[in-house]
Amino acid sequence: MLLPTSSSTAVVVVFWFASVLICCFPRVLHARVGYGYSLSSLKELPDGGGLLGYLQIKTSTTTYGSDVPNLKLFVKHESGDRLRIHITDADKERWEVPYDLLPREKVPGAGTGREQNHHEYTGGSGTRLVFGYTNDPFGFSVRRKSDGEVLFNSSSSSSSSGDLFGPMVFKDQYLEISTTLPASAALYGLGENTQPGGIRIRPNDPYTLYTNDVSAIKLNTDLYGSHPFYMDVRKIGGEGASAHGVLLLNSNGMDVFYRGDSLTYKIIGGVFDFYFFAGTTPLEVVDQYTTLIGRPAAMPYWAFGFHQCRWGYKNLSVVEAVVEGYRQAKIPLDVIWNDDDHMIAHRDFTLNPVNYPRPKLLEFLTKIHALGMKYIVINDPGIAVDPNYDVYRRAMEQDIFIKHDGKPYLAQVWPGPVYFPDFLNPRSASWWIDEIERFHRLVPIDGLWIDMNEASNFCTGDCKLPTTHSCPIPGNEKPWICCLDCKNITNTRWDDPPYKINVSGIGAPLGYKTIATSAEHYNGILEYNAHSIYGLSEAVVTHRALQGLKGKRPFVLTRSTFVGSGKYAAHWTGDNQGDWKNLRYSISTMLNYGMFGMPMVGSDICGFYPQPTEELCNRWIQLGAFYPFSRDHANFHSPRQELYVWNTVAESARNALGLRYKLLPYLYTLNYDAHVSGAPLARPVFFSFPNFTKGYELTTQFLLGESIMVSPVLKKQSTVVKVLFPPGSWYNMFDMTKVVLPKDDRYITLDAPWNEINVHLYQNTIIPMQEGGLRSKDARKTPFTIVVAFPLKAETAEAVGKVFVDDDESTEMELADGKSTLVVFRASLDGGKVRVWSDVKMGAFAREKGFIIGTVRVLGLESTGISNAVEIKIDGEVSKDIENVRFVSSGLAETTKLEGDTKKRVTVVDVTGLGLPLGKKFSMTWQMGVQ
Ligand code: MIG
Repeated sequence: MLLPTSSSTAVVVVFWFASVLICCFPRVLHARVGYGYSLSSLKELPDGGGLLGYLQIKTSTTTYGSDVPNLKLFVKHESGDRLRIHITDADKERWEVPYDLLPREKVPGAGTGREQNHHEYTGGSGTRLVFGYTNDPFGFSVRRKSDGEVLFNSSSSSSSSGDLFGPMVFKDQYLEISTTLPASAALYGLGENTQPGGIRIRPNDPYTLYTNDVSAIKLNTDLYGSHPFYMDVRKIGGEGASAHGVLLLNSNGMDVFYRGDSLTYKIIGGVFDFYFFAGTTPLEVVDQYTTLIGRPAAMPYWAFGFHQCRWGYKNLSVVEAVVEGYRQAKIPLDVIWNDDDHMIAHRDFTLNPVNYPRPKLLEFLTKIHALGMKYIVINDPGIAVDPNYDVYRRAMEQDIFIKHDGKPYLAQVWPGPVYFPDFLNPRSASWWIDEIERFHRLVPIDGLWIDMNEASNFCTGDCKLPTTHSCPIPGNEKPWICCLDCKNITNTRWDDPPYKINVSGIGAPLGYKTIATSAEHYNGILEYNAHSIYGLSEAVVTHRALQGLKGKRPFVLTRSTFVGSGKYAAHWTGDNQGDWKNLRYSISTMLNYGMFGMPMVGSDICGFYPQPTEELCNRWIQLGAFYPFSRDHANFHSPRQELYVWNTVAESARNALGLRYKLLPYLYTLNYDAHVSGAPLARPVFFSFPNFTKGYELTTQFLLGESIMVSPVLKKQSTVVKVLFPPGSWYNMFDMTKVVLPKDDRYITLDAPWNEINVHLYQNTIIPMQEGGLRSKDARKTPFTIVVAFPLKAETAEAVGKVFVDDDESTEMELADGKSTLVVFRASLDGGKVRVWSDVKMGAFAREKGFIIGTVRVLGLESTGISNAVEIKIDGEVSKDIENVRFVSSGLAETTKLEGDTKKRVTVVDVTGLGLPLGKKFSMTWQMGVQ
């Protein structure tokens, strides 16, 4: 939300022009940054230890500094699916993402082995990727064994219009490497970035990766997080589509250029540490990726409830009124949040005794906790510089602040002058954990929201407390304007490196509104290198603190993220705007975060600022109800936008959140899947339908899990929505008698009345639902409905689905006897004979909890009648307890043309009045017939 002041705008505009010149004529300018390397030796280490080789510079240049003369190459199949290629200085240790922050295999220092000169290395029979290389100039390729597809090829390559790209370059502050790509490859990922063109990466869109407090409103700009990971989906020959993933694990700032036929990384430090993931389905890629970087954090059950937040809840009464407003409007609400309004003078870990008197706050929390509701507050990394502030004093005693010229680095954020804790310093961890514990004793919070951790600074450069005025300026209406005395720092190669990435989308200096890049962390680590891992390092420690605190599953929401952040925290997409475009953009960022291994994600519903219209907020809650992380949040400048403020919005909220709360067991099962396999909750359509190429760009709709399609209205004044459905039967989740049968890969126009969103369930799937409620805790206690979706009027069909249950918030989320239960549901249809059954793993937990299946609902059946009684077996024994079982069918057997020939009404068959224990195997059969 912070825009540059006018004087700095002039400076950045100049930078911007310069960077446009560099970025847009690469084919002319790239040519002689370097001349590449030649391979001087390559050995195969014993016992599958990989390859170790050495490279020598061919001819040096001085552009962007001198070349590193000798490089060390290490190649290893770390698993059958994963190939690592690591290239660094052979003579000197270089900065890499710390191994304790992101645990992974070490690179051997040296080694002896057999000479390798086959130009190909398979690493044995169990591997799926092949490393290939050329000696002079050195270049490498990665090929998938099964289909021979070359996934990456760094050898410089030419086309009629000149060189596609130059050879590999490795200087101290400039690394460059490229790959050729087939034009048909569909690329996804690289972030954090608001992509107006949707999820598929478009040729020539700029990608700069460097964490910044730049609002999500800004397009194609380096935003809060850095994720140098992409997924590549290709149709290979006449075969089906195959996906693979590429991570360049590097925390230094970089520009990435995708030109349709090639991709080039230009990085200002670190090493080349590539990981290739063989795929071949998109889900397998995310599985392989999160095996390396860490599985997404398990989220507590309540986190899937609805969240309400606002910057500007001035006092406790306002907060209480909000909770009451939701209750009266009968809109679900699980979590109420405070931004910094509860603090004293915006200081972390404080509680304002006037606006948030502690006894009253505790009373309020006792009340909402009893209902199962939760309370979360914000926390910023900047610690106010004031010897009378205990948090500051303890931090100074521990000496844990980031330093510049030997003194704590002075910055300014909301509290005024601040220092930033260095979360890479082990002493910081114990200090931070202790502060969180102290605060928790003051206010029993249920989670923490860590903001401003890019890190955001209102000032730039080397700053001092001013001598001529006080800072913060008392009563200042614009506390975000820098009030320190600052000088730009340009005299170090860290603050002013030879190659300039396009910082903040305006070619700003690296230290622009953040920590000066010549500042130092623990052990002399330069901010220049560690800048983009600040948010990750804070999330790790915050997660640990919350875990220790309550012995329960932590909930951390972080703004700044890096590779691996998903293991510790959820993410919201930052400051967005209450307009129709931002409603649309939220989908691509959400889907990208799923691929980044951080699937608990959502945008500020109704927009952070300025004011949304009622119509927009209405459509936004319809979409936002299906964000994995669903939270309404706004800036204090905006008028109030809680969901009960407008009647239409309230009605939409009851509808959409009503469905969400019925789907909580499904969402929670997806949470389990994410935690054990990385599978995103919200997924691009190509995840389930990789051969449906028309879906490759699709960003106006998305899937929840494998088979629920969410198709929001994203346009003003529209009561229809155009939806693209892969072939099959799609059942409307709000009225299951409605089905969509797409034809010919064409968009279908569906009605979307003001208070309705289109959500459809795909055939061949079974999903667990419960009865919903106003709080997840209550919804959790209701009977289950198992919904079986067969293809419409199929002769024979099968369907499958599952549910995972545990105690909703213990630290480990795992399948373990007595702690959790996994039930797989299956169904078959054959000549009118319907069979539905379950397989139960670790059933004891669900039995003890008393979870009950009350209804089995079957969609897609041809006739309405039943010719004989339903037979039910529990644990193999015929159940006699079926007096209450009713067989109800609704809808029409005859299909009715509603509009065109795509939407039909179908029979819904409910077997209801059941009392099946979820934790016991059941089977039920019946024969459909004419009534
Ligand atoms: O400089 O805490 O993105 O969600 O409300 C603004 C106040 C600081 C930025 C966050 C926003 C939050 C706001 N914060």
